[in-house]
Amino acid sequence: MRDALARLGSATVGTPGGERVAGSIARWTAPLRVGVAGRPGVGKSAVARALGQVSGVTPVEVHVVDSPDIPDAILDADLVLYVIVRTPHPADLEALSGRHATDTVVVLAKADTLVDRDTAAAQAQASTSLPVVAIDTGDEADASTLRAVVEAAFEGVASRRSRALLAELEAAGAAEPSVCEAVEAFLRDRART
Ligand SMILES: Nc1nc2c(ncn2[C@@H]2O[C@H](COP(=O)(O)OP(=O)(O)OP(=O)(O)O)[C@@H](O)[C@H]2O)c(=O)[nH]1
Ligand SMILES: [Mg+2]
Repeated sequence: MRDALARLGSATVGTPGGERVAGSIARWTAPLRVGVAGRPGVGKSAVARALGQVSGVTPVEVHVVDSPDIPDAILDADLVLYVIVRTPHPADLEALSGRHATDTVVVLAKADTLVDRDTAAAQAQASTSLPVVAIDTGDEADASTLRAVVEAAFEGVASRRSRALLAELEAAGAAEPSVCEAVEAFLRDRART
């Protein structure tokens, strides 16, 4: 897809619809962003460290929610890992309301301090309606489970990005005669590879 997109970019550059096509390509090409968010002291930095480097992702961003000193961050990363401890706090439920499983995973941190991590995870899942993964950041097996969850979530994010790109290019091709032919060639190219 990358090569076909590069050909589309060169074929349309400088034409009236070229900038629109270039914008769509840039959005598809931009590295995925992962954000770790949560209330002060819940273990965000430890979770980010346990996650380590995720391939194809810009460095993990850390955002504080519900801090008396800092305005709440806008959680606009492609994937948000929202860290809680024990049970979701009202501020967590507020931050999570309206979020979807497609771009949000709740991380139940400090799992080593919970008497029954499975029950706590199930309760957090029920109250947030989001997927929950429990983690003790000092435990390598937990860290690797978290990485697997993040990788699976990224596959979903990447495929939604690709669908958005195709829809944008189809719309650009339909609206802009100057790029129509190149977009059609790209869509044919892509179907073949
Ligand atoms: N028992 C236990 N403690 C943890 C775990 N993860 C983090 N902690 C401890 O919790 C405290 C806060 O962890 P941080 O990662 O600094 O939390 P944070 O959310 O980044 O904190 P702020 O940046 O101050 O908002 C530290 O003392 C950590 O050592 C865990 O899995 N288990
Ligand atoms: Mg921190």
